[in-house]
Amino acid sequence: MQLHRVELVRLRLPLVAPFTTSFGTQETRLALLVRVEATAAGPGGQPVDVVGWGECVAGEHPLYSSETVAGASHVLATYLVPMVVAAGDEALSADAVHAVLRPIVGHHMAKAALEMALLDAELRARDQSLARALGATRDRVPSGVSVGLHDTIGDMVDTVGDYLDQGYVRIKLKIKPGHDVELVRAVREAYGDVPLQVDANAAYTLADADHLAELDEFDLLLVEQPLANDDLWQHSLLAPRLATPICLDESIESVADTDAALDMGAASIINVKPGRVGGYLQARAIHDRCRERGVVAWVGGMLETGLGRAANAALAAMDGFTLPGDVSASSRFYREDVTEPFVLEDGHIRVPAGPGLGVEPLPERLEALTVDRRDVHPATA
Ligand code: OSB
Ligand code: MG
Repeated sequence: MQLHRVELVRLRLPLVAPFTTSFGTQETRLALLVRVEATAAGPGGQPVDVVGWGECVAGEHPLYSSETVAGASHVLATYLVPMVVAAGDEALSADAVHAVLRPIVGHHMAKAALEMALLDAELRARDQSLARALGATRDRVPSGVSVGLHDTIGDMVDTVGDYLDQGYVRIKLKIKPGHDVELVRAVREAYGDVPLQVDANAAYTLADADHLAELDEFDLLLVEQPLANDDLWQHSLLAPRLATPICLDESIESVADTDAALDMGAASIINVKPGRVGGYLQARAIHDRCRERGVVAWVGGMLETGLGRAANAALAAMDGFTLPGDVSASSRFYREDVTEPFVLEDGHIRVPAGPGLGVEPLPERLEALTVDRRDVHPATA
């Protein structure tokens, strides 16, 4: 593939309602997109000019992980884009990106965004969908929804009711100390045995083990990331004290982390987010490892626009993702997405079948939502 131009585009999208987790409240999303212009091989090997899009899921602030939009922009412009350009036209394939970028430590979300843009470009030229390229087998995926913390338990119960009415097949409740057991009890009492799980975003410590065990009576699918990101060992001490399975999110950044967590008994279920693990191809590798080991896995979400949502739906359509993902309708977060919206159909999201991501920014939406655009290759001053 020949890379002619790489641009970073920042969008600001208002959320339909504030989204609160144990690490803070968000009212808008600052999204960083990577747009590439390239010439790649067509189905018969002939050169085809294409545009590819990637989405970086880093937060505006370093609260979920250390990455941020500003940091990712800097790393993309200064290191990642120049490195793939220097790798040369021959070596430049989406498959090669992970190895080319290995000298740069961390910055998985920045790497994932660049890989995603190149993958989109490559697959568009080849006229193949991302789902097909990943080896996905389903044409629609069951849709779960992540419900943020609310001011009162009653508000949270009402919001859950709205989502159930819309057809979501699995509910995830955000929890934090002081907003946990009674919240889950109220949702269970209101809606019976709906598939239910909780996510603490690292808000507890091992000293809370007995308290977390009070969640066992609610027959939850899992408790996600109860302890700190780097508390793998502490999770392994917590797991035998809970009947509820532990799922790790923040702690898992690679196949090696996945193996370590499973070997240690720190988790029995894995949340796979492509940004967190350095791209869709690494996400596929973790999927494959979980399947080999007979471990349940599912696809997480990071408030993606329609671009990342399209790619997450394709990933979630792989066989080994056996629990519903946080792949909800665009309307869960956005009144106006940058692409045609993903809609809930009988509790499912349709997997795009078109080439690449199968969706693209609507020009007028893109323009209306754009904060700024910057050329990073060829670089301008
Ligand atoms: O922990 O899964 C998480 C959003 C931002 C950061 C972390 C998380 C989340 C979510 C939202 O739970 C999932 C979604 O995009 O639907
Ligand atoms: Mg999580």
